[in-house]
Amino acid sequence: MKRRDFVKNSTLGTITTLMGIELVFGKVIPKGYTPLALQDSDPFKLFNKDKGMTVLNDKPWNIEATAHLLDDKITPNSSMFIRNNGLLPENTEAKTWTLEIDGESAEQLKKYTLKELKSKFKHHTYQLTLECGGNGRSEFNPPAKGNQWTLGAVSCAQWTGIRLKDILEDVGVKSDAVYIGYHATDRHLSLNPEKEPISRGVPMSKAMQEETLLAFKMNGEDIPLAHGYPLRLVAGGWPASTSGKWINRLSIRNIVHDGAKMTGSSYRVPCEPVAPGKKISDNDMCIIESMPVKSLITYPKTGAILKKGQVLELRGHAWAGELSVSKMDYSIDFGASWTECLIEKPKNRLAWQHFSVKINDFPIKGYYEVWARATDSQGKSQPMLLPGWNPKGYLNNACHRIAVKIS
Ligand SMILES: Nc1nc2c(c(=O)[nH]1)N[C@H]1C(S)=C(S)[C@@H](COP(=O)(O)O)O[C@H]1N2
Ligand SMILES: [Mo]
Repeated sequence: MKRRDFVKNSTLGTITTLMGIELVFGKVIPKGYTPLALQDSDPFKLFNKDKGMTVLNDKPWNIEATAHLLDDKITPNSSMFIRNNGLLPENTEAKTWTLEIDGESAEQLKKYTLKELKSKFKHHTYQLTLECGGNGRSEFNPPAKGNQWTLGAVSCAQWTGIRLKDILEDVGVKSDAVYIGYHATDRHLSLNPEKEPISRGVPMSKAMQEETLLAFKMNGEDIPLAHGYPLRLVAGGWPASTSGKWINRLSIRNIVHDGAKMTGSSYRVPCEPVAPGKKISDNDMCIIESMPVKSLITYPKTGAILKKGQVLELRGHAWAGELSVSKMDYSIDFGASWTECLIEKPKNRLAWQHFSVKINDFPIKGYYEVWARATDSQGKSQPMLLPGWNPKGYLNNACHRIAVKIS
């Protein structure tokens, strides 16, 4: 859908959210008229994104950051990737928003208004790493279909909300509960209201973690429209597809949730390693849970030029799904030898960690590459070039590399 059509089909509430300012006299705007502030806009303006972001698709919107745009310790909206499977919801009015809880394993059916959720349950704030399962897909060979994410489908923002477990306890969970499935108000590309663009979830053990939130704030403000306003699930450290945006219903399931993109080969990888290009039956594909260890050099930009003798101050972030990062190394000789970097402790569990190092051992003038490699708390390190191939191109956690010229 063209941005203009989106605006045309939006309610006043959504337009107000997009503009970030109250539309005075909005109620009397002629039907179908697009306010000037939103005319001739572009995705960067529409979503308040940095012009340096890359638009991979506009129907649905899929926009990624570059490595150096992710330099902040806490990712601002301006450089947070957008991954949509469908069209933005038509109505995101917070005042009338409700959350329904149902499912075979719910003790009762319950419906909360957003206001009730905010007043009834304690608020918690965590920094949570969200990485799309397909981040890095563009490097796989044979290539996988889907958005060709490079490096920038990852973020770590500060999320505020209520614990999913607090709501589940309030509703009552039967002992046979297995999974929580989310339902949201975004629209299927076909515009068929019977179809959901995505309806995934997490097993009970993840749902009951302290850091698993139903969030209504991101970085201290209302969640931006594209990121799930007014209510989203945030399950840090897991493929970000489990963090449903625009949530209006949660189902407590007595089976592994079977919503859209839970079944078949979606967000699944071969249970056992396979040769590149091999055909795999759905039965041999397993749901991705905790994301693998990974890191990103956010400074300097690839292509940096330094004078001989000048110190290179390298920095970035590292994360490891449910685990933490215990060691960070860099190499200037294509992985032949590695030197340790400083790695900070995470702000809280499931937050990415910051690394830094001063490099001054480039022996002579010339072309170098600086490679970064994180090791998780169980001793597993990132692969140097590519991890095992999988048909959908998920989980590429290869070492990030930047080019450096010493002149
Ligand atoms: N309702 C809904 N939730 C969703 C999606 C979606 O399309 N619809 N995309 C998922 C996927 S695949 C990812 S990677 C993350 C992206 O979150 P972001 O756009 O806030 O960065 O949202 C997830 N939650
Ligand atoms: Mo994703």
